[in-house]
Amino acid sequence: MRGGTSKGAYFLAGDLPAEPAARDELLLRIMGSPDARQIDGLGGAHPLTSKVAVVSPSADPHADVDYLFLQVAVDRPEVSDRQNCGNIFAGIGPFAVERGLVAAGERETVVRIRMVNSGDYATATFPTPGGRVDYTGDAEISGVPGTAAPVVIEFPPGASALLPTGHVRDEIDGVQVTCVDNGMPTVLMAATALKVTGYESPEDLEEDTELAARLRAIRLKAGRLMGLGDVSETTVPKLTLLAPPRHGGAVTTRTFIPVRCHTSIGVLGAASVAAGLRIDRGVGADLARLDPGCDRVRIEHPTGFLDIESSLGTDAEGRPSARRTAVVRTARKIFDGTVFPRAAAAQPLGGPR
Ligand code: NQM
Repeated sequence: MRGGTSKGAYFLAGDLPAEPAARDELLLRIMGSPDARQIDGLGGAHPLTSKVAVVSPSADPHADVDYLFLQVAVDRPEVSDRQNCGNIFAGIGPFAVERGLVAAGERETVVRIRMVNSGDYATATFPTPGGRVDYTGDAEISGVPGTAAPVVIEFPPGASALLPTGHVRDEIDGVQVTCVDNGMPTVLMAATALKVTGYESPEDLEEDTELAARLRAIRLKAGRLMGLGDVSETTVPKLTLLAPPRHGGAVTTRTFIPVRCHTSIGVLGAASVAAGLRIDRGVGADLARLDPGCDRVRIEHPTGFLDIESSLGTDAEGRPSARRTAVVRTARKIFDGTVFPRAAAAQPLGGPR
């Protein structure tokens, strides 16, 4: 399914091995990893198209289904459950109806989803005229050609601290950063602090080896400050370079996930950016143009913009905390069938070939 601006393989948990190592080994074979082209599997040779959702009925009284997100690395034999994915989330409700995990409403269906990676909850509302998922509609998702039916996603405040380092700003390698987690641990920085404008194309930014080295060093230190430990092998935190908006939005972004530069922006990544912009004295506060009376934040990215509703409050200790986050995405069923995984390797993956 396409979920927002990403694409992934959606599975019923019962169709995969329950044991994580066996499941991950199978998923590598299904997606065609490790291989930069993923030529022998379903993966699309980019982190945004090498994603997996595992869905099951939920035993949690607050949820209808459980959604486990797995990032399958493209050119390394790795599957990670360390991050969540709001784009792939957009397909979970429709998938749950298609697979009979949730009964469809006559006009629309609301599915309560527990995000297993974080333990947080969210709801997805989408049209089901006559009790069937209708993927057609007029919602646009910039970064994807055409239009589709809206999937309205509401994220109540999650369990993690909005400012995981405990500070509004930290300085890492001489660069002012604001580390924020409103669903996706993200390090915000002014693009100019890294000697780029923030308006470059993802390709140009990816070719800048000096920038890559600085970002890697900052990310490793930020990971420790954010309580994530050694993040050298994980996909979080993400890094977002900020610049003033150019197209009437609140801010321009270039997001590293964490090595490749996102062609747009992740949903939870955008939720973290939007919340970060509202934090007084944060690195985004000087750059962003926010409408103080309005929850909607338009985040510009390399292929358009993402509108997200975000409001903050304060917690019992007076620290900023997320109050509400909502976004409209779309999803589409592309293919439904049986996948034939590559045969298991005689040698362990990553070993001599
Ligand atoms: O932040 C890419 C994507 C994502 C994540 C990434 C996402 C999110 O666009 O919620 O959707 O940051 O790895 O699929």
